[in-house]
Amino acid sequence: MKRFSVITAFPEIFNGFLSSSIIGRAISSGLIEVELLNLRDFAEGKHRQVDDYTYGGGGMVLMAEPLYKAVQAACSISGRAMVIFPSPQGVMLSQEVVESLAQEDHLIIACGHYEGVDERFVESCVDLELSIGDYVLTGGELPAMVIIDAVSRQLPGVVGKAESVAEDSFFRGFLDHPHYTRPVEWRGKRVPEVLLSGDHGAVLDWRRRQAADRTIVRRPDLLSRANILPYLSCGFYVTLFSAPDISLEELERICTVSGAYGAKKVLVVTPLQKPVTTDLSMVKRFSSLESAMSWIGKSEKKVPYVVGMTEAPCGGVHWLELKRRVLERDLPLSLVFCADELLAKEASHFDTMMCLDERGDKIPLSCEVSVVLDRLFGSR
Ligand code: 4FV
Repeated sequence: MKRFSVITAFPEIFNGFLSSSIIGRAISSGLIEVELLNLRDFAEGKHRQVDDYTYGGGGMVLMAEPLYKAVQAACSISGRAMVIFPSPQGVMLSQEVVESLAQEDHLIIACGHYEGVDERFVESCVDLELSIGDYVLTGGELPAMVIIDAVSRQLPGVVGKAESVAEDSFFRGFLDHPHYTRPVEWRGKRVPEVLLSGDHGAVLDWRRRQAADRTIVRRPDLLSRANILPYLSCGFYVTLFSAPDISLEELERICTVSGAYGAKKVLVVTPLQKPVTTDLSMVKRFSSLESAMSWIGKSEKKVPYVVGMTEAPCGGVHWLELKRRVLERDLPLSLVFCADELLAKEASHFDTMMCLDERGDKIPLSCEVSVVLDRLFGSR
């Protein structure tokens, strides 16, 4: 059971939130517990003062002592807990941060109000200052609700099957696809026919394409965290172009990592000093780059998007831009690894080049391949 302790001078703000919908149900079923500590209960004097004018001139800020005492009281229940302070000066809340907070048994959220709080409270008691966005709110109460909501949804049983949203795709670097419900026609606007077709495969493809298109246009920055492979309707291929000195062990490593990330094949364009003798089922050999690319075209029934990997300074696009282009084109992808001088000679065969960090020959080709595949197809 997850416990949240919220310290606030305005506990009444939480009433509706804690008694409705998913959070209300999670509390009533005992999956989470939310305790409200009224800051005024920890204030001194007749007027139970919790705020005062800020030194140096300006508005009102919450005093340190009542906040400190409230944190001590919250900790007394379950021992040391993680203290969060919502503020625009904090670390930006993201799905990754939410997932890390979901590991904590007890979260104490201290809500600022007005201009904020005495910095000495933050220094003494706060483990994590968190921002929910670059704008200024009246108090930390709304951020507290955002944090409770997002963290609670990570807990088993809180979000039932019916309410579940397309988490993985969104959290892992993609925006969600559009949703529709009855009626089929609403004010002259029809539901997309594919969603009425009953063809689950077509629906899945449509949704992925919609999510990809939206993300490319509205939030290409999210793509750095995305595994784009599920959003491509074709396969990808690792192509080793003229790697004469590659050892069999190295080739096996490349096949292993390529297969692990979902490559369909490793295409080896000769010359290879040592012909590939053992059965590397991932490997297909070709005598030229053209024949390798035309094989992909025939297998996928679409002309491949051919990307050369180069270490030449400013020789190519940033991997994030490549990710966006690959997603946008949605073509079979051939990632071609070869020496830079060969790239220049065969430049006409490449649709684009991707910049590799300059490492010289310091790292084996299999590591180079792993880095590129993880940037495109690893999810984080
Ligand atoms: C905020 C935010 C935020 C600033 C002064 C409350 C207010 C007052 N918190 N993300 N944006 N807080 O605006 O988390 O203390």
